[in-house]
Amino acid sequence: MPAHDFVSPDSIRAQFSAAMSLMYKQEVPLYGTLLELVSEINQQVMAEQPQVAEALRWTGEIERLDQERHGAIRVGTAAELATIARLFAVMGMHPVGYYDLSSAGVPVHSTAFRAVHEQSLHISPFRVFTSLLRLELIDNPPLRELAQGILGQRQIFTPRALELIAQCEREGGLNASDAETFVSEALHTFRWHHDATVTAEQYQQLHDQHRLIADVVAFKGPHINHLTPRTLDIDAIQAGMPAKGIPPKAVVEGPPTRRHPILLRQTSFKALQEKVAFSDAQGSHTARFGEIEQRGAALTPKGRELYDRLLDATRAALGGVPAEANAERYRSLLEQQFAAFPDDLGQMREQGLAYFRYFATEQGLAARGLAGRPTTLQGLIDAGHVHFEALVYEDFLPVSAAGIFQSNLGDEGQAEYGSNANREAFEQALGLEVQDELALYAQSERRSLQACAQVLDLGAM
Ligand code: OOG
Ligand code: NI
Repeated sequence: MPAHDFVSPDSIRAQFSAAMSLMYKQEVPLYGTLLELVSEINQQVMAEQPQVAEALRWTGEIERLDQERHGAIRVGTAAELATIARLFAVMGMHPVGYYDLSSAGVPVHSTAFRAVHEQSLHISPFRVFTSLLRLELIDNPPLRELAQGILGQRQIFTPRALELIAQCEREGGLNASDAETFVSEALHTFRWHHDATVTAEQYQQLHDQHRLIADVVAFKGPHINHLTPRTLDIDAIQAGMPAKGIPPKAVVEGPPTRRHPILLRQTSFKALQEKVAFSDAQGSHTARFGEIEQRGAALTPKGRELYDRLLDATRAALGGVPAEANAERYRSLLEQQFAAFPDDLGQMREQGLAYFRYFATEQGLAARGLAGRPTTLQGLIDAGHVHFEALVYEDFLPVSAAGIFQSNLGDEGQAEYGSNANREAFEQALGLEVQDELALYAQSERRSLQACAQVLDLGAM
């Protein structure tokens, strides 16, 4: 098969993301309602705030917005994680970042599989937050053994999906018809299975240890537990959810409302109760939920440090976990603290708080070859020869992720695992190193500067 017959991994990912959305709409009808709400609000924001639409046009995000979503799965073993990594690689998705959630009482560690180059992200920004269960943190040897035994017997991939992954690795790609088969075979891994693999009593034992353990161990596969569209105004979504019959979690995770959003703000609604058939009885299980997010600027290490500091200070001032009863106070403390984070792109750039993308303007192009034109980046910006926009954050936030996990796992039986970050163990299970998201943003920023320098006939900027 000549290489030019291969479908690009970006296109396979776009197909897979669309197929996943369709499947989830059928499985969780409320997700469809949420998509409608998000689309209404996004239209409204673009109509009422032309500067937001303008910024999205510069970066090209306007073209990806309607298809933009992330999902989340939880796998049970190192072997499952390693094969998931190979499956995602077929679609050009690579592990980026390491998230330790054990310190927040969730016995998992995680990465995000996503495209890494801005051109690929433009075609499909689909990401999957993927968590590996850490049975080693569970201080209950018989239960640990039970869980290991059950997980060791399941196969979460179809035989055809495994063949196509191997074929893609061997030959360097998939043709259109194989890619189509791959998408439908891969989808099976993420489906909801009504039949559990355990007895009602085993389920109860796993559940009593931690609801998450039951969710990972008791089923045939790592069902997708949410699919999250991207909104341009999460406050409007949070306010609009109840009228659509969707009760949101108490607080929006992440930074406060800003003119220029940073990182990631997220809200979610409670898990569905779903009927399941245990091997010996009927029962129910809650795991799947809905989530919405608003994305903003990717922060540099300096910006991220400021973000973490202000968020910690907010939580310390609150003196507890944000919940229904203190939601309003949390919101106002968050706003007070974040007054220290400049809400102006120029200042954020000058202070080195965020990553940016640079674009040569018409004016800049027209000035090529003119004597005395500016040649420094700041000079070009001041003269209107170069325009900049913030680079969008493509990743996740550990404190937010913990809040999302918790709001959906219920507050009962919050476990304590201490802090057990172990990136090496995670990478060993994965069979790969996770990429550093900060390096990816820096590369993307650098490429945009180089492109500017080239079209403006300048040396390095
Ligand atoms: C993942 C929760 C984290 C996010 O958006 O931060 C997450 C899970 O519940 O499996 O999806
Ligand atoms: Ni999520």
